[in-house]
Amino acid sequence: KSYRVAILGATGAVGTELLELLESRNFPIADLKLLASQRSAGKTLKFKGENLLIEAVSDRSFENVDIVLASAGGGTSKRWAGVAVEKGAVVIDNSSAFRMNQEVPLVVPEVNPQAAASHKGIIANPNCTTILMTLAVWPLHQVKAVKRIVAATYQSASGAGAKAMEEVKTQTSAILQGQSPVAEVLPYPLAFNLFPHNSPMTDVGYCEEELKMVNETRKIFGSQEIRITATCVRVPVLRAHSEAINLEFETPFDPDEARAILSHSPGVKLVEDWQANYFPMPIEASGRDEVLVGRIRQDISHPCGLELWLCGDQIRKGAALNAVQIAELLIEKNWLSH
Ligand code: A2P
Ligand code: 11C
Repeated sequence: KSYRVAILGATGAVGTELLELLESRNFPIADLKLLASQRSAGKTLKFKGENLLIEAVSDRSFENVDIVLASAGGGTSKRWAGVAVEKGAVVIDNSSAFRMNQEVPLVVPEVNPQAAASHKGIIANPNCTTILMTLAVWPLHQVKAVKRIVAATYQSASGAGAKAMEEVKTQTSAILQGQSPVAEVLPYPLAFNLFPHNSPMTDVGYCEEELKMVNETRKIFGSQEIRITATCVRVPVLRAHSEAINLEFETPFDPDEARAILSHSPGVKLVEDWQANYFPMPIEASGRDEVLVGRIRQDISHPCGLELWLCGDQIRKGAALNAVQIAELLIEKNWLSH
């Protein structure tokens, strides 16, 4: 059996990766619609050697569609998800619009696949930093419950979209030519710089990105008890995010045991050569499906603490791949209807 699929936001950083993944994973497609804004209408994108026309999204776009993969921002998802569901499609939404809605499952297939079963037409794809962190922490949490997570992120330009990636390249070459960098997409120059994450600030002193790591992880783990804090930072890397994670358990967690667990965990690849001081790097995580995890070590400041470091492709497992895996899960389990 094959399915009628629409990509909403097909021209974006995540949208183009969705297209590539549907092709490379040989997703069972009967028909593929590419949807974006009016700006892109009439342009084409290649899929399996064919040029497919991009349509400006409208009410009619979702007729005869089984699965919508949406990655065009929260406002666009809010505008169109209901329309698509009404017409019978399942929407796998990459934006933050529905993630904390109690009716909407928030799914990382390696962590909480069963949550997808109860969807009512919309399934939310978590924030990229959350997805990457849950892949490394969940397998450990299965063995010993995590009490507290302290995360620091080093987030690439891709998280702010294709235009932000271009902006960093332009800024880099401007600086190398002795010119001043121009920041139009991101709030400040990112080339040869970094800054606290550019998502809106909240009144508790955390930016929205940081609170997403807190709230989404609790929802995915099905545990409101875990205490989580995060500091999110944008760094001049193109497309993979890195995270330093400190975990606190009830009792000590032997780093060798954690290493053994993570070396067999789905979606995770252990990368550690202590002699060579070689550990996960964003440049090596880019373009890969797995989250690279390493530097697993005892926290010397706390007997029940464990430190680890990870890098994962923000566009791939952090967004597009996770969404495609959710679609594959729905097909495999026969959970498409609502
Ligand atoms: P477009 O290229 O036509 O503007 P990114 O996250 O890389 O910035 O990509 C955002 C994606 O969302 C693009 O495909 C963009 O299409 C799409 N998009 C943005 N605004 C809208 C909108 N109002 N309606 C439909 N698609 C939109
Ligand atoms: C970033 N995580 O790296 C963001 C991008 O809620 O889906 C995606 C924001 C979101 O800036």
